[in-house]
Amino acid sequence: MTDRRKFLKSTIFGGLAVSTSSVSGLACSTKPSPKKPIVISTWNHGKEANAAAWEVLSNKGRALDAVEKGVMVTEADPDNATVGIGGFPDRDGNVTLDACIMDENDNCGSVAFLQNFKHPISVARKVMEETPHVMLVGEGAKRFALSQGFEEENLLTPKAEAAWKKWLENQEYQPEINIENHDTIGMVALDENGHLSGACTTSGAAWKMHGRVGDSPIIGAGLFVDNEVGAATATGLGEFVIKICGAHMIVELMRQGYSPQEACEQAVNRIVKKYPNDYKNLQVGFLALNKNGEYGAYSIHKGFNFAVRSHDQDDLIDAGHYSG
Ligand code: SD4
Repeated sequence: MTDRRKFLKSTIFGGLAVSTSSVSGLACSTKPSPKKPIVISTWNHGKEANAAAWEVLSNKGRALDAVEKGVMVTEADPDNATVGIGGFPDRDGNVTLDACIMDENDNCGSVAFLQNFKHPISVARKVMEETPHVMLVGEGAKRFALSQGFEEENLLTPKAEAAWKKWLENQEYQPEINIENHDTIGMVALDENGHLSGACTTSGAAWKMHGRVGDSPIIGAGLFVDNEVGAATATGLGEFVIKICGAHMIVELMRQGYSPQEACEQAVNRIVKKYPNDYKNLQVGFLALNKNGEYGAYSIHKGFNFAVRSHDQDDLIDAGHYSG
C-alpha cells in the first residue's frame, strides 16, 4: 500500500483526522462514531428541502423517505425554474422531467423525459418498488404513473412560458453557469440506523433538444448510493457528469479511502483534464456523504453551494471550486 493510501485509510477509518481540505468535522476517537442522522443537498433550495427531510430523519425515519420528502418540496415550488413545476421547458415548449432514487439495499428507480407530473421522484420510487425495472421513460413512464394514481397537470407556468418565448427570439443554446443559484436538486442522507439513500430530480437544461435526457435520472451519473461506503450526487451540465460517470466514480473513490471532499475534487479534476476546452464554460458540482456522516462538495466554478442539516448544523455552505 502506498504511503498516500495508508494516510487516507488512517484518516478515514482511524478517525484521527479527515482530509485537510475536508469541510466535514474531525473525529478524535480510535473509531469515530458516525455523525447521524444527516442530510445534505444542492443549492440554496436545499435548505428548505432539508427541513422536510429532517422531519423524517429526526423522528428516526428511513433515509429513503427523507430524501423523497425533501426533494418533493423543490419539485412543488413553481418559482424554481429548474425542478418540477415551473421548470423551464425544452426548445419546443415542453417541460420534461428526469429523476432517480436509490435506497440502502442497492435498489434504484428512475424516470426520464416524463411530462405533466409534478413529482417525478415519487414516480421513480414506484418504478423501484413496483416494477422489475430500473428506468422508465417518456410515454411508458407516463402510462405507469397514471396506473399508480399520479395525476397529470400542466407544469409550464406563465413565467416559464414567457422565458421560453423570449428565448425563441434568438434561440441560442448556452446553458448558464449557476442558473439563478438553483439548479437540479440532489440530496443524500444517512439515517439514525446508519443507512444511506439519495434522490435527484430536475427539469434539465433549459431549451434542450426535445428528448434530451441529462445525468439526473442516470444511476451512477447524477446519483449513486452504496450503503457500505457512501453516496454522491451531481448538479450542473449533465452531459459532462455522464461522460465521467460522476456519482459512481466518487463512491468508488470513497471506497478506496478518499474522503468525500477529496473524491468530489477528483471527479471535477477528471472533467477538467478530459475536457480542457469545455470546462471553462460549464458548471458541474458534486456532493458526497460517507458512512461516517462526513461530507464534501466541489465544483468547477465558483457559485455552487449546498445545504447541510444534522443535530448540530443547519447551514448553507459555499463549495470549494477549481476555477473562477
Ligand atoms: C441536467 N444536471 O439535466 C441536470 C441539470 C441541468 O444545467 O441541466 N443543468 O443536466
